[in-house]
Amino acid sequence: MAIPRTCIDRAWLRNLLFVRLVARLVSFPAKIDKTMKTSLASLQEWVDQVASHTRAAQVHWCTGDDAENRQLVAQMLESGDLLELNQETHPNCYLHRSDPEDVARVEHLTFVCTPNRDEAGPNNNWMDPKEARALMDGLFAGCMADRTMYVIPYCMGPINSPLSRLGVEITDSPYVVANMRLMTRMGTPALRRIEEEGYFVKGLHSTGELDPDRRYIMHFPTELSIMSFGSGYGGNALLGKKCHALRIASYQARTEGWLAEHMLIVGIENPQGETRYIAGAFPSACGKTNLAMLIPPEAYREAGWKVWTVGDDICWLHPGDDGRLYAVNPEAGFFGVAPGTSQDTNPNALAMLNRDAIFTNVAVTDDNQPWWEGLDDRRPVKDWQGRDFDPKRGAAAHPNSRFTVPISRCPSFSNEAENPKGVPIDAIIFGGRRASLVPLVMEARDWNHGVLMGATMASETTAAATGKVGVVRRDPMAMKPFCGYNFADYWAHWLSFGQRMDRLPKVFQVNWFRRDDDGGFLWPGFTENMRVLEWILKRCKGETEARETPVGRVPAADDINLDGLDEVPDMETLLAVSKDGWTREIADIEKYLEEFSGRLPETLREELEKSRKAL
Ligand code: OXD
Ligand code: MN
Repeated sequence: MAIPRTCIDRAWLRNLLFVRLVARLVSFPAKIDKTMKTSLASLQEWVDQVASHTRAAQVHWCTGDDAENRQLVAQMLESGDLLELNQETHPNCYLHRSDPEDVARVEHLTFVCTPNRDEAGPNNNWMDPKEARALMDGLFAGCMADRTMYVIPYCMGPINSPLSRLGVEITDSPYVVANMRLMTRMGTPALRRIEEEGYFVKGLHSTGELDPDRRYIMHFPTELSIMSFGSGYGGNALLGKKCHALRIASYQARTEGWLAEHMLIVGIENPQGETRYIAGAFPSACGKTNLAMLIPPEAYREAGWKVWTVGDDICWLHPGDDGRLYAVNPEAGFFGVAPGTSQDTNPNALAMLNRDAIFTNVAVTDDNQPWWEGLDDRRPVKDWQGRDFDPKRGAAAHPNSRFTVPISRCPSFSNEAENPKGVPIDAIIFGGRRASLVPLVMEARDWNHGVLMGATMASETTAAATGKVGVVRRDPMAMKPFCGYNFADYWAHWLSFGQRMDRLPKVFQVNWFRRDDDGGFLWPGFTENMRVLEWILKRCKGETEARETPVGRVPAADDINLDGLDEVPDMETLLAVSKDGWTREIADIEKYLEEFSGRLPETLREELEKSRKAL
């Protein structure tokens, strides 16, 4: 009789735990290399203390150079952490198959541990910092007894930019090291800057036993520190990304007077050669990567329009002396969702995925090339778990399967991504997945109304986090899973820019996902979104009119350029603002905002009241 897989897994896990327990009991404290690896005493002390607590078998300080990466890859190929993909079609590309229970962010196990609960707000899971530390210290005790501990110094943002921030991640996962190398400016240059500044975010990570019952992602914003245990998945384990660049950075940004946002940054160059920049917040897996590297429709390309990619996921917005907001992408790579990426939807992404990429949980074809649903009509032979592909078991690639690749590999990469000053932002767009109600595009009355638009946006959930997919939830500024403090204080911080700055971006809400009665999408999306971006930029330059509605300004149906579209979309429906629908929405928003009563900025209430009255 076949032994059920779960039994094998459990027996295997028990054996593993037993071996680790014995290893812990018999192992001596780590042979700590007493040579100083850094001139920064506080960093050296922290590393020594972690090595001793985790009983790391050895400690490796990452330099980030090619030789180190080659050696790590060789080691992971031997251990099975990485599998080689077809090196003729995909040189230097590898596949990682994660534990099937460890494939997405775990929001219910993610905590913000501020000194008091109100500071974290109803938008976060909270734990008392002392309790959280004790819990995590228990989990980390001896957890690296049979492992190498890697020390990864990294810089979020251009290495020479005053807007960048530094961090050090300690991890026992070579997969994390290889991904951090693609996602951040990692290694010796970052260490040198950390030593000069003496100030950095401390991130401690271990995959533990990958046991979902012993998995926590803890943030201590007041101490600029992160502890993550029990997961190897990107958003839980690559601590520079969501943990540092959003949760900790959003907290840091409030005290320092800037914004850390879940936004793409894109440059649009018009036929006259003038480039303007847009930052866009969309919830996870709602097309930020596609929009960030959009190729304009043929008629636009022929006229001379170009799109430049600065970032696809995170944007740090700093006030400039000229009253404008300047954006930097703190990341150096993409950790993009693979399914749905194709020659039609995102040719730039495909072009950059044929070398130097790590794929996680995709399927493979018979000639060992990476494959995912939506890529093309080849049939994969192995699914994401390495089993013979059987469509009865579901998709071949996991719906949240990913690629990691350096941003510089993107054909539309903008050199401005390396500009230490950042790029000036003309428009901010907030977008969600809404089957009904929200028009294709709508402009806020002013900054305060724009903050309300962002604060009350909602979207259907996706596979990027564990939990039910397709449920509409409020996801303010697409930061629901990522804001490191109370949303009410965060909105107040957003509003404060209105008082401090006189050339703020215009704010818009977009919805590419509105459906007709048969469930089909009303708007073609992808490359055609350029048409909406053009209208947005025209509004920024005062070159076109908009129709006032109670909830924002919308274009007239013929203000969006539809030239060259095969099928003319139903613009009346796409731009409709339903009185009944919005009355219900505002009632729902009021209920949602009640969660924050006591701390909710009065301005938001007033803005909502203006819309309600106008309806
Ligand atoms: C991501 C996410 O990985 O938002 O970017 O989940
Ligand atoms: Mn994201």
